[in-house]
Amino acid sequence: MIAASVVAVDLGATSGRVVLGHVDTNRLGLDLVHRFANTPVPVWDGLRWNILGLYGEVLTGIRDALSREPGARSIGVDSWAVDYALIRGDRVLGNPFHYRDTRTARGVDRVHARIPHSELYRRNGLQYLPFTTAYQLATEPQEMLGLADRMLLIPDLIGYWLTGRQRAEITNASTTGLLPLGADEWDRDLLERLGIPTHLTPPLIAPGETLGALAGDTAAHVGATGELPVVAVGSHDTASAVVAIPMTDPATAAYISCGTWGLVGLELERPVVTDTAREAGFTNERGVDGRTRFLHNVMGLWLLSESVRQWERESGRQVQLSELLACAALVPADRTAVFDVDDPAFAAPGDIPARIAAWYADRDLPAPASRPEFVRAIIESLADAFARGIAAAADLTGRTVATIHLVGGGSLNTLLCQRTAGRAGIPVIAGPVEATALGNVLIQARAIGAVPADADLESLRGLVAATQPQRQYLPQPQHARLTS
Ligand code: LRH
Repeated sequence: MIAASVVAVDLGATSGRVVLGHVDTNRLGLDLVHRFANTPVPVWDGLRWNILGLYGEVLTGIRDALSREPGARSIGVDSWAVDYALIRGDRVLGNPFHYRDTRTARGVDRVHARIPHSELYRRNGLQYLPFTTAYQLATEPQEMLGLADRMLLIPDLIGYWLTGRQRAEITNASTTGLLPLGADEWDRDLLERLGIPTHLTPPLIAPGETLGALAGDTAAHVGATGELPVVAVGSHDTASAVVAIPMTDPATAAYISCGTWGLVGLELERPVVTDTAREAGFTNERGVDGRTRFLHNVMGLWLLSESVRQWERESGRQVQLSELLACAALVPADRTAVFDVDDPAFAAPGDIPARIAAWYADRDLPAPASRPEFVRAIIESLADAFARGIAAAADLTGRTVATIHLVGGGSLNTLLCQRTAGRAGIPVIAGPVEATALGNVLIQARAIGAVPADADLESLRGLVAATQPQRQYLPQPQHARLTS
């Protein structure tokens, strides 16, 4: 049997990629076709995404993918969550804001003045994050909300530009805060109470459904020869990543989807919205096939990449993270006090090392004194936050965690994987690195019949486990030599 090929577009907050996935019941492979930076742009009124530039890169990637594999059967798009564009007719009303733009604080105050987070949590199950779409919408001037006839989340906007069809894919829609727990329709009452026109919310679409065919001119531009469907996948990147986590026993497995963010938690059949879960900062995001992602957002590799960017700005030279990590591995862990990676001081772009130093100084603690020491402090602090997140998830759900799956870019970071296993006292299985793209590919494959239409997530994950490289890290005492 010849494997079917599909095109997966995966937009992360720091880079995007277009890959070709090749899949049948026994095989699953990826070819990276096009990778590009995603660089936000500071404008006088805030930090914005260069959305048309990103779309141009998506088209280049699809064109390259189709020239390599003219028989590709479908396209799927996922991206980071929460951000959106307002649309009037077919026009985008300005470049979307970046969720790290500080204007969201105003929105939080406005929303909480009407509805406290405790009530929101009972309705939508979301941990408090200042950039949740509902808070962002609360910062929009009334004239903008009056002018717009639609709000499209980022992957839905890309899907609209590809097909001309406006829909809201449900996993990502759940990150807006405007979808009630367990219901497949928008929370009209909440929208009205927040003064958000209900017509802004598009009809929902579920992963596996077809959004539409690539529109004529676009199809010609990318060199598509026949009709090419755009299939809805778990368009929230974390939803796609969790599809491809090779959990063989979900009842005892936890995961960390580690890219820009470290998303730390469990997959559940049903949401948990107790006061203790809310106070511990646990979210209930909608997963593919109706599963719940019960997780906490930890700051993630953002701290490392933003520190590297700062050091490059300071020195005017490229900084090799791999070299810094090798030196950081030699810094004794017991010389490094951990800092609170979730401190809001680290959320906005800028001089992260200076902010870390200030964090220690404010508490009369010795700050790291060299770049390797900063890197080691970040790794130890992330590993500590990951371990605490897993322990809290287990506590809140009464589960026993026997394995931690760490997927995404962080799975290549040996030091981080080793220290997470060490601090959690639980084995870490690292990989696949491209879990998000794989999850995107798998849901397309199921939709087009390359794997059985009734394949559940467990069998899709079985295919990942059987085909993708993984590496195990056993807990070791702090002073033990780190494996390379
Ligand atoms: C990861 C992610 C995460 C959200 C954040 C905005 O890329 O989608 O799940 O909380 O970005």
